[in-house]
Amino acid sequence: MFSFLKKTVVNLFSGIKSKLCSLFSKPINKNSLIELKTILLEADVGIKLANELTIKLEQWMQKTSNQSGSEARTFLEAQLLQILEKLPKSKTRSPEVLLLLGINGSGKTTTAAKLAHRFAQQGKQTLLVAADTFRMTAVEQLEEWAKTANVHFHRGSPNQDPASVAYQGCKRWRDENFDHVIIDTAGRLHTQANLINELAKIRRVVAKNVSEEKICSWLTLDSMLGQSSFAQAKLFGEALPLDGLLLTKFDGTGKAGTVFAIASQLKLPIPFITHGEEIDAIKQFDAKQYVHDLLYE
Ligand SMILES: Nc1nc2c(ncn2[C@@H]2O[C@H](COP(=O)(O)OP(=O)(O)O)[C@@H](O)[C@H]2O)c(=O)[nH]1
Ligand SMILES: [Mg+2]
Repeated sequence: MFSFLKKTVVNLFSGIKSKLCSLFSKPINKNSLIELKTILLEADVGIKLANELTIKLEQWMQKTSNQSGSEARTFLEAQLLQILEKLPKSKTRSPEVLLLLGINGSGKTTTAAKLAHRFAQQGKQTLLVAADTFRMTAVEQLEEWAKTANVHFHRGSPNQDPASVAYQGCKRWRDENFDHVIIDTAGRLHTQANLINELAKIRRVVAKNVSEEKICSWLTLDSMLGQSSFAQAKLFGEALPLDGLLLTKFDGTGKAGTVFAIASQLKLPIPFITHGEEIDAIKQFDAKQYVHDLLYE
């Protein structure tokens, strides 16, 4: 168990962690500041934040005349934590009715399965719903995952209105007493406007039959895309209220800094991050743990 956890942590941060550990293993000076900025930029923290953090560390060095690597690391830890602690808390990590949104390839379907599996392991009855009815392969992919996760599955007929499939899913959730229903949606339609309209309609139809506090819309963002995910979040956020971000593909990306950039710009909760293609490659996002794992062996 311990070795599995260790492996996960190493995978999450690959290059950046070893660079930071090496940087802080010795006394720091002006050159260390340049090195720190380079590491932060490589990790996709973004230019603004990389500058801010480096300047703060420089001011701290001047004010305290401190060159201790380990104390500099403690200072940086506090700064990074401060950024993440500005994130709002997720209203829940186990929504009863969950809409999963995101562009194609961002990891919606895989993450839907991971969450279903997670809920099932907690003894909760879960229904996976394929609302991407225009792509048969998308429906089949989710059905396969439902088998792997050993959870129930609902599909509509080909080309059925996705909002009506979502409605049926919610009806089954209520009538058959499921604890959770997870609705996998389309990531691309012929036009952006179509997609936005469709997602907004799904949310409206669901909200007609389910009270607001039971519904969550979570957006999957591919962490490998770094900064370009902001535009996606904005696009989806215009369609419907977003309740959280699921950051995917944290294994081997080296883009661990995206989380800080997102926290300082998007102000949305991050309930989970995912780190692999296996069904259990998902973990709760915990700010303190994340910063600690990033900076310490
Ligand atoms: N390495 C890695 N691959 C992932 C992760 N999540 C999803 N994928 C892969 O990303 C690709 C797209 O995922 P999919 O769930 O189909 O995305 P969707 O189009 O948004 O539904 C698939 O090949 C998945 O196996 C992850 O956390 N790590
Ligand atoms: Mg999909």
